[in-house]
Amino acid sequence: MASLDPTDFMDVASLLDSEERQTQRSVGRWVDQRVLPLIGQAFDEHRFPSELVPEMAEMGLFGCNLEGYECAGLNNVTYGLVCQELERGDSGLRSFVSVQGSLCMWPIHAYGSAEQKERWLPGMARGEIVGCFGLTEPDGGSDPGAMNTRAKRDGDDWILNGAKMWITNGTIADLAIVWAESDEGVLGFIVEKGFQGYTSRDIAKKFSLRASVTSELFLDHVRVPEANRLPDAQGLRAPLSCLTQARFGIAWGAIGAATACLREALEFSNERVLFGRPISHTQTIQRRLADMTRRITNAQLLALQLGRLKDKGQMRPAQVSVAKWNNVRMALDIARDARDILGASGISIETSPIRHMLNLESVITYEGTETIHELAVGREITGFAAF
Ligand code: TGC
Ligand code: FAD
Repeated sequence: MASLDPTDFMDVASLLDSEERQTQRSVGRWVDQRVLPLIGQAFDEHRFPSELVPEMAEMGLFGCNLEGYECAGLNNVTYGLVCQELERGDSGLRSFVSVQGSLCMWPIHAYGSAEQKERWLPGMARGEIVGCFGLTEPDGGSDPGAMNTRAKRDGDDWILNGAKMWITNGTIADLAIVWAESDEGVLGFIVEKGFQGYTSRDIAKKFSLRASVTSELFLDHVRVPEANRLPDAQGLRAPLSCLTQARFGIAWGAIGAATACLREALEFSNERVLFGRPISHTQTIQRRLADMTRRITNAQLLALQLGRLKDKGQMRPAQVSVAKWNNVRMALDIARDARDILGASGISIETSPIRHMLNLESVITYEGTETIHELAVGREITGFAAF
């Protein structure tokens, strides 16, 4: 009997329907053929591989779990599997898809006017229009309710002032979904590239997510027409609901990074002969590889149940918090351990665990730090907010 696949130990694939499996396979093949050969160098060059954007659009990956407006209308489990395959390549690619689909297309779809949806969504699905999401500010991202960016009515327009920090895709985006405090509470705006007073600048040197663009946004008396305000977005609930969508994808994506690390550690330890035997024949290496398998299996089952709940319309934000917290922590621990198993080779650009490890240091921070998710779960089970 063939050995069990360490990256699908409990045959989770058998719990997927044929469309889910087929999409995972085709995105996975694309990652093998198009992403893996170039991503190490792109990371080294601190370059987002924008040449892949039209190919991802062609596969229908942008906003793939949205209905209409040239979106693929796939279920949420399939969206999760797409994120998993992309992040097996690199967190930067999954980030691009998360921001485009969950943080920009989703709020336009959920909170936008009919005109806004027609104007923006098809072009975004085709990858011709790139979005970014501006919530975090320089004075602290965990508490967005304390944001300083202000929107003030001026006749039929709004005047926006403020700054946003750590914004994925900021300088390459054609539009920014900007969240601002106003006399009417928190409101969301579609700020277009070229609006006077709106500028962006790259955060040029990072140790993490080097194959992704991260930027600052500046809003200096930017005049935004009422037609660019998301009419149905009222209060902090609106941006937080976007985060729920993106965190869902991250909970799946992290599994991809972890499986890439396990595979590489397993291959290396089968080949590396020390003290007269492959290191995979030693007890401590086997225990570590077995532990990676156990943790990945748990994460897969958690993500799948989360996806099934989301597809039934029953997923709760605190459940997303458990999954994002658990799965990113799992992936980061596995990436660090795999890096160590590779010995000195593990610090080379030729190997992936160190790249995944460095990326996951961002992933564990963005979309709610680990602490924020622990406290979100704590609030759910005690009824008291300890933030
Ligand atoms: P709180 O009183 O809890 O909530 C205000 C209102 O929002 C509702 N709500 C949610 N709705 C949907 N999804 C969620 N996850 C929600 N969390 C809360 C809540 O019911 C309430 O509604 P209503 O109608 O009663 O007003 O607000 P709070 O100020 O106490 O904050 C709670 C806390 C700390 C959990 C929240 O501020 C938080 O999540 N902080 C972390 C911020 C964060 O994650 N930022 C991410 C920025 S975007 C990003 O990182 C993109 S990286 C993307 C990439 O490159 O992949
Ligand atoms: P802070 O909020 O200042 O937190 C600092 C520390 O305090 C953390 O360890 C935190 O866990 C801890 N802490 C916070 N509150 C408490 C508490 N109550 N009790 C105990 N400890 C606490 N944001 C966007 O809006 N859009 C984007 O596209 C985007 N992309 C990003 C891309 C990258 C590569 C990175 C790194 C970040 C990105 N972010 C983005 C920002 C991200 O969401 C924030 O970094 C994150 O929310 C944390 O905010 P902060 O960095 O200001 O840390």
